[in-house]
Amino acid sequence: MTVKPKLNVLLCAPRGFCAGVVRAIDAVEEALRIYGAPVYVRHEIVHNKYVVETLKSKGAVFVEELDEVPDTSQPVIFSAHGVPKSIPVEAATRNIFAIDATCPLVTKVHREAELHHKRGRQVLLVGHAGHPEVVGTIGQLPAGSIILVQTIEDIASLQVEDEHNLSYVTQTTLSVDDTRSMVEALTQRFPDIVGPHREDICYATTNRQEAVKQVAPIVDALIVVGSSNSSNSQRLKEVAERSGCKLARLVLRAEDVEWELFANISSLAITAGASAPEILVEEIMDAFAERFDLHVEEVSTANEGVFFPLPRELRRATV
Ligand code: 0CJ
Ligand code: F3S
Repeated sequence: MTVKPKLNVLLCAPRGFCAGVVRAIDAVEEALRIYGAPVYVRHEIVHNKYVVETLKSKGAVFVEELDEVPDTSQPVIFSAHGVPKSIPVEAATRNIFAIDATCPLVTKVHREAELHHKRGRQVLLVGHAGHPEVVGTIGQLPAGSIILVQTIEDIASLQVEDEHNLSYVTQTTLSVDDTRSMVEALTQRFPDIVGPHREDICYATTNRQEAVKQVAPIVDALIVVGSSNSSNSQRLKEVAERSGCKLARLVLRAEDVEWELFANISSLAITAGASAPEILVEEIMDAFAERFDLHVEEVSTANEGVFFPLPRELRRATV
């Protein structure tokens, strides 16, 4: 029998599902239970292929746009990332039974943007172009109202209507450190700019990044369990690299691990993005356990007791 090399595993906590993701997935499950299949979902309910495939196998049908949904009395669920205002309007025009699974912390940003606009302030949005959350937030205000700010370099050349009447909101899944620097740069250039107390980054994003910062400098490698299209998961990999971890990888499933890279490590940290289910963390741990003699320790940097009730349409219908 060959002796397996020893591997110390630091399991980050908190990791994985946040309250908004649990709520969004539960909404699809509950809609399937109450209304039967098919239940339509606009965009991946959360950015994780395993979650999407599992729901598909139960009768969920994923579409990117409402025009792919036939005329139906079955529900159509909007993903956790939020939608532009035009989408519920389009759904109502077509008499579609819409259920909004937008995370309440994204909705909070939508309302902030709306309030700034109502008070006559031009809104800057710190975020990444093309991400569905950013598309949704931009779509809360009339076309052309929001200016997207993607990098700190963008700030010097920003052309605004009135620098004394400005506000900002942010995407919820950004790098805490990058966003702090960007807010500082915005405040330096526009001292009167109005924004949230700190930024709009959510508790789950903040806590998962904090846990990674603690362990990344003391391990040989770090794995983030998550999808490559998941913004918050991508940020965790970035945070690990910036905190001095030489080998950080974003991995969806055990079959995606590049084993040759991990051959000579003696310590490994594992975390998971807010949309990655714990079963995939376990799958990857099991795959490591086949190759290494594991000693596992959990490193906890915060307690999360956050819970969001189901979307209103499902609360009423629950029997
Ligand atoms: O945008 C959100 C409300 C986060 C949803 C959960 O994570 P995920 O991976 O689906 O989405 P991000 O790409 O925004 O991190
Ligand atoms: Fe919401 Fe943050 Fe999760 S915005 S869906 S709690 S990653």
